[in-house]
Amino acid sequence: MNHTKKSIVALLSVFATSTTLLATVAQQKDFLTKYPDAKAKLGKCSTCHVKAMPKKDDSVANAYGLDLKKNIDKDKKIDFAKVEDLDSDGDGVKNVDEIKAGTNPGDKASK
Ligand SMILES: [Ca+2]
Repeated sequence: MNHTKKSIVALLSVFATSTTLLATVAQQKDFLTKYPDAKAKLGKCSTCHVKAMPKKDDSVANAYGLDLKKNIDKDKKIDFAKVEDLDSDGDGVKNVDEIKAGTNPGDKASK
């Protein structure tokens, strides 16, 4: 493992352990595994959080994030399918349709 890779792994470890209340890197990866076409527009913190770069004490979930929180199992795996038919942000567009369109399912202004 070269120096750059070691640095990245160390950085990710710090991030993962210091942000226990946030979606873990694994959960974000799970989202992108479930919705690979959403990566360009929704592969980021603000898909589920109010802040674009949330800190541990400032990690308020948006409406979509709150609905996802209701569907996390003991291994912190999220059942994304269970909230697909919801309209978390109340803008009249179902979550799954927003994800397919690349709009934010947790931001009423994005539809
Ligand atoms: Ca919506």
